[in-house]
Amino acid sequence: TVADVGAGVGADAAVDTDVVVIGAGFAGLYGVHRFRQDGLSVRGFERGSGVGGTWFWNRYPGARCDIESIYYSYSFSDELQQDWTWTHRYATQPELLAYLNHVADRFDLRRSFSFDTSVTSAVFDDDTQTWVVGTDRGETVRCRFVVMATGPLSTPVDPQIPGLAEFGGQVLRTSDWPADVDLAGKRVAIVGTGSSCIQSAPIIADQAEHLYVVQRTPQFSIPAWNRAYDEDEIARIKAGYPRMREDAWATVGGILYEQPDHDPLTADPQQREAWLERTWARGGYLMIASYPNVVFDEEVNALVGEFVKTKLRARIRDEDVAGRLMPTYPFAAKRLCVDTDYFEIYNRDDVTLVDLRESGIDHVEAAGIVRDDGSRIDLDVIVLATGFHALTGAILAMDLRGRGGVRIQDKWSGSASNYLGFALAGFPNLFMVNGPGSVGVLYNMIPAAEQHIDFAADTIAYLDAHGLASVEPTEDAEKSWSAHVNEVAEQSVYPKANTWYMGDNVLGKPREFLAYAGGGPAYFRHFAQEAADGYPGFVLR
Ligand code: N01
Repeated sequence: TVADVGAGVGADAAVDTDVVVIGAGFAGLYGVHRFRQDGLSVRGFERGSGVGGTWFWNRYPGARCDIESIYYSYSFSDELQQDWTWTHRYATQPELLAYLNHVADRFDLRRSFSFDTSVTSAVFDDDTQTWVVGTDRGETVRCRFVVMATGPLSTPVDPQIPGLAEFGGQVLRTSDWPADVDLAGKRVAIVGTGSSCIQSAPIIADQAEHLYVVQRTPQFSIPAWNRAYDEDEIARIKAGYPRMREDAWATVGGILYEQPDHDPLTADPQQREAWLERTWARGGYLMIASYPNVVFDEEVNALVGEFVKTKLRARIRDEDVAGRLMPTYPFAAKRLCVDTDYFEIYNRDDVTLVDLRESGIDHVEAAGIVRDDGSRIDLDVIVLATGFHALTGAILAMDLRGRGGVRIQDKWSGSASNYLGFALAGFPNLFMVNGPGSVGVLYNMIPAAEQHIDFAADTIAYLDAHGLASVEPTEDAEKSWSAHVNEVAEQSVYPKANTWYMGDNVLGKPREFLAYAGGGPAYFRHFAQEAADGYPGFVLR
């Protein structure tokens, strides 16, 4: 099949399309748009039946983005950001999905995608220097470039609980929530206390007869203080978009925030307290940026962590329950959650905290959960909010083979080594968006995705302009990037908790930090340097 857009710059008669984009989430949609604009032919594949990626699948009650919508949105089109009006500070999943559908319509992106189609293989053909991409529908597409817009948190992990398959009631997953769920009158357990639980539990508690929250590790969570935008605010935001995007881009996390005017370790405690109160009142994920070195200085981390714990305790009436809900690892070492009325659910008679540190789950049987101490919890529904095979899961799920038939599963058996979280030595012309070792999951994912797509498109244009066929990082660049990612992580609190950041939640996954903790500006400088110096970290041929 030849793609429907022009022959494309540098298109070769031997390929079906210039670029294959895998995934129709934020990254893949922009990818198709940008590559088409550059005159390249593009085929997109998406396993869902529509666009949206994360926001297509994660439809659990209460799902919303915990990064403010005015930041968590595309910047590539000023017309788009002027026309689209966000209703709330934090958009709900339906609003985000509507936005992505609007983008797909506006830029006519759907025609480039095959939906309900998973890419199962991508094999580099050394003879022709092209990729052969295979799908679960039996289609084979030959292309020059492959873009993995497959999402860092798109492969759910089911817990290894003996007997789960024997459960007589319904098993639901937050990551694949059916449309017609009625929890009224039901006894429901939710397993896992990450963001997906923390957002859904307050709503499930309202619907169910009784909710059991099954907690293995307590979580830090900051109130969202969500609210509707008013007209004046929207007008101000729209008028200020271009400048705001530029300023946000240059921050460590890709979001604008107020900086403290004092050093937390030498400041007067009252000054510090007032500042933390102010940050708390603003709410949300930015508590991590209350001081610039929160994740790097253990003393600062402890100060902020204690402040937050005091706030959390005050939300829970029963002191014993409050104690069990308090985290026991450094602040933000696990990805911070942002909630609306989460801790308050423990003040209800129809919500019970099940603390697995006291007694674990021995097994599940038809009637419900049986704990190690022999106690039983009878249930109608078990909700799995147990997380994702983060950053590498979607890529490892494919039969991906580079030069000489090297399998990604072998390349990554000890470490997810790559260059800039973006490209892989031995896998020419393949680009990852927000891959392992990128800043993505510690930054604002949308501008991070735009940057990766733009860099990929610019690199393709460079190859074509210079009559070159392929680009891949050098082994050296890859090694030094992986070492740098680890070195920065080692200076932080991140390795001090068991998390998906560290690969801890997947059996047999190597333990290593899977993101770049050095911040956006430092990260993006590496790309700028590569482009300015003629790609010294890459081999072009
Ligand atoms: O998954 P998680 P998530 N028995 O990995 C527990 C993004 N996100 O879907 O901590 C019992 O955070 C596990 O326990 P532990 C965001 O980046 C964003 O909630 O490993 N429990 C943990 O409590 C987020 O970080 C948004 O000890 C088991 C939970 O399951 C990421 O996605 C919303 C278990 C998994 O938590 C993932 O969040 C939602 C077992 N066998 C998600 N196995 C928004 O912005 C696992 N757990 C909206």
